[in-house]
Amino acid sequence: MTQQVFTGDREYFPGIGKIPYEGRESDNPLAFKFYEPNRLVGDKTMEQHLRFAACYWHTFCGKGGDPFGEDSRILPWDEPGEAMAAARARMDAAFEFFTKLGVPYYCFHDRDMAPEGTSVSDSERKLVTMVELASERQKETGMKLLWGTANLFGHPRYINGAATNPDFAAVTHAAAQVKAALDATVALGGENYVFWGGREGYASLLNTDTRRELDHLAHFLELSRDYGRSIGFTGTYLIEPKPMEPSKHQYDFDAQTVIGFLRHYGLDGDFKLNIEANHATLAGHSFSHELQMCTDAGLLGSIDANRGDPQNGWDTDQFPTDLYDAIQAWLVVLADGGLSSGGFNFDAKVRRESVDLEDIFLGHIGGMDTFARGLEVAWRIRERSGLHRAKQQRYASFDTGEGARFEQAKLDLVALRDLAERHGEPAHTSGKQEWFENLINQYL
Ligand code: XLS
Ligand code: NI
Ligand code: NI
Repeated sequence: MTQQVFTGDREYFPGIGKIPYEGRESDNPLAFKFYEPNRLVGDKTMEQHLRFAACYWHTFCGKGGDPFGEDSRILPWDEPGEAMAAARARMDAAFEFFTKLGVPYYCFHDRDMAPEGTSVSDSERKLVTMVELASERQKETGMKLLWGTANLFGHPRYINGAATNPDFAAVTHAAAQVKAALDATVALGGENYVFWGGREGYASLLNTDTRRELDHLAHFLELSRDYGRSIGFTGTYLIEPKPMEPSKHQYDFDAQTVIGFLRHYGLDGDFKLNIEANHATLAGHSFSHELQMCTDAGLLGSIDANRGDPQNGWDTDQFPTDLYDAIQAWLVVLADGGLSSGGFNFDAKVRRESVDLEDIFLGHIGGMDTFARGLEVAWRIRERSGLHRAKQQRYASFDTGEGARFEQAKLDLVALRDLAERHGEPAHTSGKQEWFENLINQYL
């Protein structure tokens, strides 16, 4: 008996069934080589560790256009005609894809799911209609919502920002959108709600009052949090840092900037961070650095899994295939006890040149295999290698004696000075970076 894998009237990916796990010896490009949902890694299955999500925007709305060229991909669910009919077709295609791929979660922006209306209330109605359909589809397929968000960057009313717009009228529209997107997220049982501030930044300091804009942003987030809680949202609010693009300078530049902002405005009890790999590299950091800054602060929420291109200075949003990067990310996440209510969302798109519909399956399969394999390798490194102990050993001088008293804040600067004189020059100790790096390769 074949499993029913689409819920609408039409099958959008004929010839592609449920993606099976076939192991690394398989030559079938439409099969997982490493992601085996029920395989135990430690005390949890791969599915429970990874909590994969597919995104609505790149995969079902993106058609391969770039600033120099027209759309390159024909999406069979994107037939010309009435916008709500197109939205329904897109949703059918999306749920067929999610089910065939076997991801348990998805993520969406309000405008991915339903078109903008002619007024605030018309936009709200359209979104509610689509959310009702999504809710049915979730019941039929078992799909769950990892997070919802509002697109506060696409419409021209946000050219000068959304919550940080110098015009109060634009701020009220941003609020209307966030309110409706929170309603939608709650109706769909979303586990998180994301704020990505694409236009929350500036192009020129000469015309910008940054202090006022930051105060407005914090207040906007407070109001959004309070509204969400008032309608029963118990999940986590997430801020997604990105240094630039589309703004020249974005306020949520990187993890440490956002952590400082959340603490300054007292928002760190409700908000955590959604770390995107390509945004990390745009900020001049590594993916694992950004994750580490979050876990140090106890504020890692979720992950947008993708990668950039070292030769391109923008958000290319490619599917992640770099195993070394995935292992290092997992080492940080596992040390933090795993992702609790977060997941790995593929905020990634196939290339403009990848015009076959099956390419979107191939991209996701590759990304899922990369993080599944990364998980297994990182788990082995933690269980069997001396990495953790060797790292701790570098700090052994703080474990006992005067070093421990320093950590307990029992020594003043003069006492430190006297110890320096008594001890003489510190030993010349190797950082052993090569040893650490070789160890990762050994467990690959
Ligand atoms: C854009 C961001 C965006 C967020 C959701 O660069 O990654 O897609 O994830 O608004
Ligand atoms: Ni991005
Ligand atoms: Ni993202």
